[in-house]
Amino acid sequence: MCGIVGAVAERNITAILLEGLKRLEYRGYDSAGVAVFTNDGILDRVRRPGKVSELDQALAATPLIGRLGIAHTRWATHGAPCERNAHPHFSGQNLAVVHNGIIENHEALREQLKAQGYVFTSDTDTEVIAHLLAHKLKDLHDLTVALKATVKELHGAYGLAVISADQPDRLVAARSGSPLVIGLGLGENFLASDQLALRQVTDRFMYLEEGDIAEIRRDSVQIWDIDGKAVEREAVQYGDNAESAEKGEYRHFMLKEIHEQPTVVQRTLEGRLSQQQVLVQAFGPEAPELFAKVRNVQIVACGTSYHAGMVARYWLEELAGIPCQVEVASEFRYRKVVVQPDTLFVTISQSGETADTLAALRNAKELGFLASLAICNVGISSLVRESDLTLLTQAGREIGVASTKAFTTQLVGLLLLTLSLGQVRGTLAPGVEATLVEELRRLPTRLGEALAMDSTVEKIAELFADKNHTLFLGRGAQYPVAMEGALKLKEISYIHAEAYPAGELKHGPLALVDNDMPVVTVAPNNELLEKLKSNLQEVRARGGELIVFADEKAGMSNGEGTHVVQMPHIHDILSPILYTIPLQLLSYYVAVLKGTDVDQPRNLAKSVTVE
Ligand code: HGA
Repeated sequence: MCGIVGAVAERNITAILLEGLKRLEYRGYDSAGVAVFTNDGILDRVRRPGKVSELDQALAATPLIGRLGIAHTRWATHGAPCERNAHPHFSGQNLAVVHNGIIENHEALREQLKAQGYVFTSDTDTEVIAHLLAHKLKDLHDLTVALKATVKELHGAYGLAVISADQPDRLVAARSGSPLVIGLGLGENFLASDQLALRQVTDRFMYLEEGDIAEIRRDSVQIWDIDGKAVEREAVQYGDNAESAEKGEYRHFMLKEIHEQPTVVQRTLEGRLSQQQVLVQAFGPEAPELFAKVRNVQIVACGTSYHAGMVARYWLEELAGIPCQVEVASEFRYRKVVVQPDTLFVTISQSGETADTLAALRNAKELGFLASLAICNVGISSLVRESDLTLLTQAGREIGVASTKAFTTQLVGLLLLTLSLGQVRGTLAPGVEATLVEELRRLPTRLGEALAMDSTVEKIAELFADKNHTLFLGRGAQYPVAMEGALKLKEISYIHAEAYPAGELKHGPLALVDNDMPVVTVAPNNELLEKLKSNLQEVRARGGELIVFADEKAGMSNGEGTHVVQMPHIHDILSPILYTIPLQLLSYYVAVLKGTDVDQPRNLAKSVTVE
C-alpha cells in the first residue's frame, strides 16, 4: 500500500523516482504521480490513475527533467482513485506534498483553510497539508520551520515529503505512524517509505523515528525529534542481499520469515493507528459508511488463512458483538448458502490468487452480500482487484511454503477489522479500543521476546523426532492456534498431528493418548486456564507427555512428563498472535531434526491457484 520516493541530487532524478515507485508496486496502489522542480525553474507534476507504467508512458510523452522531486503511489483512503486525487498535491504553483496515512482532522482543517481563501482541487485529506503548510510559510518563510509548525496541527498518521520551488535546495519530510527512510548518497540524498525503493541508488540508510522531521539537502541531512531537538540517527549499511530473496544468516527461509514477524507486524500496523483508535479508512474510503451497515460477517479462506479467520470469529463476537461465520472456501463455494442481511463477505489469502477463495468471492457476488473485503499480502492480486475493500498485510515476500509471517499479519489485520467494525457501530466496551491499540503497539516487542525462546523450543523439539502422532489442544481463540500448530507440524515434518478443542478430549481423542503421543497445549492466563489444567491432568493420568506453552503468570511448572515453556505475559486478546510463534518454531525444529525439505515440503505449493 502506498509509497513515497524523493530525491535531491545533481543529476536528473525522474528515472530514479520512477524506479523507486516500481519497486514499491507489490504493495498495491491505485494511482501514481511525480512532481519535479524542473531545470526550467518551475514545479511541475504528472499524475495518472492506474499503474506506474502508465505514469511512465505519460512521462515519456511529457518529460520532467530536474534535480529535486517527489513521487507517490496512492491507495485511496479519502476520495476516489482518479487523477485529481492522486499525489503529489499542490498548494499554488510552488509547493508539492506526498503523504502516506490518514489525517483525521482533515474536515476541520479544510473548513478553516477554505475560509482563508484556499481552493481545494481534490477530495483527499492530504491536500489540507499542502494548504496548511503554504499558509504557515507566509509567516515563517522557511520550509523546514513551516513543516514543523504544520505537523503540530495534524491528527492521525503520516509519512510526508515536501518540496518547494521557492526553496529548491531541499526536500523536507515528517514521520508519524507511517515509515520513512533516508537513503544516503554521495552529493545526493534520497527519501522513501521503504528502503527497497532506493536499493538501486544506495546501500546506506537512516531510518526516521516517530515524530522526526528531516531536512534533506544534496550534501547534508538534519533531523529533529518529536520535541524539536536536533538529533543524529544512525546510518546503517546493507549488504547486497538485505530484504531480498536470500536466506541471509538463516538456514531456511521459514526460520528467516519466523524471525521477521516483529518487523512485518509493525509494518502492518503502520499508518493504521491513531493515538487511541484504529483508522477505519485504512480499509478504503467507503469503509466507514459500509462498516456502519454491517450486521454479520462471513469469512471464507483456505489452510492457514482459514485458521486466521477462526481466530477472528472469537474477536468479532466477543469485542464487536457481530455474529461471524467462518468456512473453508472449497466447501463454501459448492454449497447452497443462506446469506443473512447486511453481511460483510471477508476473504483471507496470502497470495490473493488462491483458486477456491477467489471462486468463493466470485460466487458471493451473486449471493447478495453487503460488500466484500480482502485481507491479502499481495496488492496486485486478483482477490484485491475483485473486492470492494482491501486490507493489505505487509508481510513482504513469503518464500517458505508453510506460511508463518503471513498468518500473524493476517491476525493483526483481522483485529484491526474487529476494532474498526466495533468502533463504527459503537459496540465496543468503553476503553477497549484504546487499550488494544496500545497493546498492538507493544506487540512487536512481545513477539521479539517470544522469538528469544528459540533455543528452548529447539530442545523441546527433540521429544518429537521419533514420534508419529501428536495432539494439539487449545481452548477459546487458542483452539485455532492449536489447529495452525498442528497444520505446521504436518506440513513440514510429516508427523501426523491433530488439533482439538481441549474440552473435546474426553469425547474421543483421549483414547489415543499414551506415552507415544505427545500432547502440545497453549495456555495463556485467561478464565479458561483452570479448565485447561484439568484437561491436562486427564492426559497425564494416561501417561501422555505434555508440552505446555504457558503464560508466566499461569502458575505452571515442569513436572514428570510435563514440559512447561514460560511465555511472556500478554493481553488475552492478543495471545493467539503470540502463542503462534513457539508452535511455528517447534514444527520448524522438528522438521530440521527429521531432515525434511523445510522450505518446500513434499506435495505442497506456495500459492494454490488450482482447485
Ligand atoms: N489519505 C491519503 C493517502 C492514503 C495513502 O496512504 N495512500 O497510499 C489519500 O487518500 O490520498
